[in-house]
Amino acid sequence: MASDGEETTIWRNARLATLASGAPGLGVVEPGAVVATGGRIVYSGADADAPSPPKGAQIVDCGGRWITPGLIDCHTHLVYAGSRAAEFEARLAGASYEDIARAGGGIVSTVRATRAASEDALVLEALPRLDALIAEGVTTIEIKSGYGLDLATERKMLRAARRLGSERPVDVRTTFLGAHALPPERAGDKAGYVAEVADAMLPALAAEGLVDAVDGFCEQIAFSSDDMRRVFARAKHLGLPVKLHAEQLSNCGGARLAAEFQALSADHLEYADAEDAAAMARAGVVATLLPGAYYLLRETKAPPIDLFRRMGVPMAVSTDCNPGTSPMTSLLLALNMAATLFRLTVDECLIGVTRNAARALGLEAEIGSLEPGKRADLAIWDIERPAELVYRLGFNPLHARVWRGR
Ligand code: DI6
Ligand code: FE
Repeated sequence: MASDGEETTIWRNARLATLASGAPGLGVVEPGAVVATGGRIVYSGADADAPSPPKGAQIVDCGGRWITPGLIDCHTHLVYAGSRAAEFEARLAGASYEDIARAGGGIVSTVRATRAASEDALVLEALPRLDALIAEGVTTIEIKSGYGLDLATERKMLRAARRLGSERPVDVRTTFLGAHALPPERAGDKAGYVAEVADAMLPALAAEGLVDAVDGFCEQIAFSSDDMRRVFARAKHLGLPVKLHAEQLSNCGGARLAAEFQALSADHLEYADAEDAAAMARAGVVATLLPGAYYLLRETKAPPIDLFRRMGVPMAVSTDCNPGTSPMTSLLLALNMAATLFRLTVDECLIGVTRNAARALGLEAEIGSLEPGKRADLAIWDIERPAELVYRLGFNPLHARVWRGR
């Protein structure tokens, strides 16, 4: 089975949640085994039917523990400098978002700190956040730019994100979010800034190989769907997939724009309606749910989960880790919030951080399930049933994590 120089490992005596797309529910197999050679899964199924391991293969007895695919955090703003704890405190004391923005706080304060930080400093500040996610079994993470809002700083953020992937055993996907906010020096010139994002920043960063996908903040307080159309048209021209922060605070036509451009995902979606859900279903756009931001902003309008279910829109769940609206570095906590606040089922939660999160990154052929041919990214859990991953708050039952077979 193994060719020369390719390590084989077999994990046996396990309970598998394979998350295979054809299987019902979580695709449970017990007792199950997973065999990996050269970092790829070559067998996943009943323990009794596992191929006999080649000489020298490593055999791991899982003692009846559960194995899921490595978790995927498909929407984060992990790289940034500074802290917004004082802003949080001011909001608790009654300050509004507008008060804070007028006092030079909000996104702009993170932009200021990020511009002032070196690439090394950005890496160092992001590492503890990344380590917290890795400790919970995350094996792939998406990281956005968007706190630079000028070419040099957006580049620095994306380079820092790429470097995180060489500092730690984790796959990093980078997303260019130049259309996150209007930089202060461009006040009154939104059209000019959008043109710069689409015609200068995006092509330059793409040419440097720093962009895996293109995102924007489509919102009344940020960019319109027409602004985003301009950016998406350039992304399409460059052959890059798109995704969008859509209908988080109001309905602005973002989900429909995402569908029109066959986006990988539309994210947040609290204010999405039936027409949006139908368009997303037709175009195969994943709905990425971000309960951390909903929670921190004390929103009361939840995304239309029933519509997504009924129309067959695939749902993903992510931390949205960012300093302003979701300072969260626990994907397991995001699962509990998705269940408690949005009423997702346990199966929907777990599909949302594996198979559907892979799809939200365009990586469904590579990761997100325990199936032959996929990367051997596994999370091994000390739990009695998968619901424990969703049920508990602030507890991490990860026993071991395997990234690319190791
Ligand atoms: N959606 C959000 O909630 C934030 N960005 C976004 O696109 C806020 C980011 C911040 O306040 O730093
Ligand atoms: Fe976000």
